[in-house]
Amino acid sequence: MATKNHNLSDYDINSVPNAKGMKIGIVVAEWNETITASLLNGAKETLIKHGVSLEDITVYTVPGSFELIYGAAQMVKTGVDAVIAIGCVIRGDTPHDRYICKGVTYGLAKLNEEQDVPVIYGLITTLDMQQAEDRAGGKMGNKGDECAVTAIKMIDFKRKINGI
Ligand code: RBF
Repeated sequence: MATKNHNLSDYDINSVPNAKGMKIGIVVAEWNETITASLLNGAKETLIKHGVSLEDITVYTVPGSFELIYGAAQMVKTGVDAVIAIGCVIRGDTPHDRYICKGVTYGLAKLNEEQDVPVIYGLITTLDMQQAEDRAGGKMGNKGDECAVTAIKMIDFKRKINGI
């Protein structure tokens, strides 16, 4: 993937619809908490920058990234317009991280296919902590910003498809 120089916080501000009145659910994993907290902050700040009210952002935590699937599945039932799932899986000494990443990716993809609320993939999967820091407000930007913009665009997409 051509991500070498892609800054996750770079986007065309004019391409983002006004997000006033949009209700967003965010599910955040506690594993690698310093990273997921930065991703959460990025997402919230960007949502607010585009017009989402703080009261319209609901945040729940789950223990690890694997639990994001269940957390997001529950969150979609609460009446939010989109769900952002935030987690950070860092490569370890065993293949465990790969099973978690595959499971979460498959689980979130399945949720997107099977129900009506867009679920945004806010999982960063890195080889080490430095790469995670680089993508959580460091030199590669903040994946949380990218997720916020994606959530707004997908809500707008759904509204357009449904003629709203
Ligand atoms: N959860 C994460 O969100 N990120 C990780 O990097 C991560 N690494 C794990 C490594 C091991 C060896 C284990 C056992 C769990 C890890 N988890 C991680 C937690 C996982 O997502 C889930 O919460 C637990 O496996 C449930 O018991």
